[in-house]
Amino acid sequence: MKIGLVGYQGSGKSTLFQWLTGVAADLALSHSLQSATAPIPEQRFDALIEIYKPKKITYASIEIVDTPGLARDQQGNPARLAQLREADALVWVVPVFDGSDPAKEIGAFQEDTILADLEIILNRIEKVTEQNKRPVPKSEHEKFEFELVTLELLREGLESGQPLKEDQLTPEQQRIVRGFRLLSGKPRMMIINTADDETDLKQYEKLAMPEVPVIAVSVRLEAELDKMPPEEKTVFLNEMQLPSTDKKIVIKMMLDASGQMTFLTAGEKEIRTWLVPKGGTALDAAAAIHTDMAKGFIRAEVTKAEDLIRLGSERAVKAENLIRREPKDYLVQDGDIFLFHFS
Ligand SMILES: Nc1nc2c(ncn2[C@@H]2O[C@H](COP(=O)(O)OP(=O)(O)OP(=O)(O)O)[C@@H](O)[C@H]2O)c(=O)[nH]1
Ligand SMILES: [Mg+2]
Repeated sequence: MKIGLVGYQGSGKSTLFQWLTGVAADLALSHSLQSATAPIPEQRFDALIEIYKPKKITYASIEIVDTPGLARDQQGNPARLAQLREADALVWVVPVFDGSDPAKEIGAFQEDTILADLEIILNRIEKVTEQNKRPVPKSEHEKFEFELVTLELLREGLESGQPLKEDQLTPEQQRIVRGFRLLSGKPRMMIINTADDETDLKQYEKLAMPEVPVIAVSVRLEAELDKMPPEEKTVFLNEMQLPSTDKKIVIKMMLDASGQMTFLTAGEKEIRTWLVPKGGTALDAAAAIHTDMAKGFIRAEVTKAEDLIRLGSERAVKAENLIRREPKDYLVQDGDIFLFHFS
């Protein structure tokens, strides 16, 4: 799961990257992408460690990618944004400090994303039109025609400033569109980066569009606070009367915005979280662990972490008949601990 940090120059992306991953962005690489991982917090681990005393604990993680800042004059931005095609989701960093103009920046970003996508679509239209002129079998022509119709729809959407949503396309069209990895089609969230001495963070969250998940954070302050011992941090925040944001909340929001969720496996050898798409099935969960588990899937045994923690042992959970057998198409729920039977 790759999550790209995007925004204009100096918006605080590299500071955010450092806060979330603990890795300082290398200035020498500031013109290219840099990535590091952040573990996804799992509050149930403490209780599960008590129960299993596992040899190993492994967190599922997200990969966070720091990217070069976009230019405020918008020159060259489509090429910079093209580097983010591989990202599964975008975290858009908008500054509200040092006289920034967030409303203008939000509008400019929409434009830049649309231009970057339009460039891809127009190039593809040109290429397919060219191919379609060649003498090829009728079935090939039909394929090209179908793609061109889809491309024109996308172009109209982008040119009108209203990029098409997936559900406005047929499944076959969606398949074509996915191949382009358009920026306007990626899941998005916004982090509003406030000044170090800002006391009312929430007021800025109104800046985001209604469909974009948003959180306001004083990123530089948090990155600095992170270097302090916890007691010192508490004293400092009290003295300065400043709010602070838990990093865990931000990472969870990023995971959620990216359309993924976690499930658990637990035993004496290891307790571990894994990623699966929201709405994923037991079969998807098995595949996340190993393709063989999915191929030879027989059934899943599912325990709710909450039941296990409340009752204190697997034996007690079994005695209460709370371990369920589930088939391939069972939908993964938050807090599910899986054990797979496979051949
Ligand atoms: N006041 C204030 N300054 C910040 C904050 N976050 C970052 N800065 C400052 O803004 C400047 C740019 O921060 P970076 O994190 O390097 O920004 P960036 O988005 O990575 O910049 P580019 O990579 O050049 O696009 C630095 O001087 C930071 O100290 C913040 O929350 N408040
Ligand atoms: Mg940077």
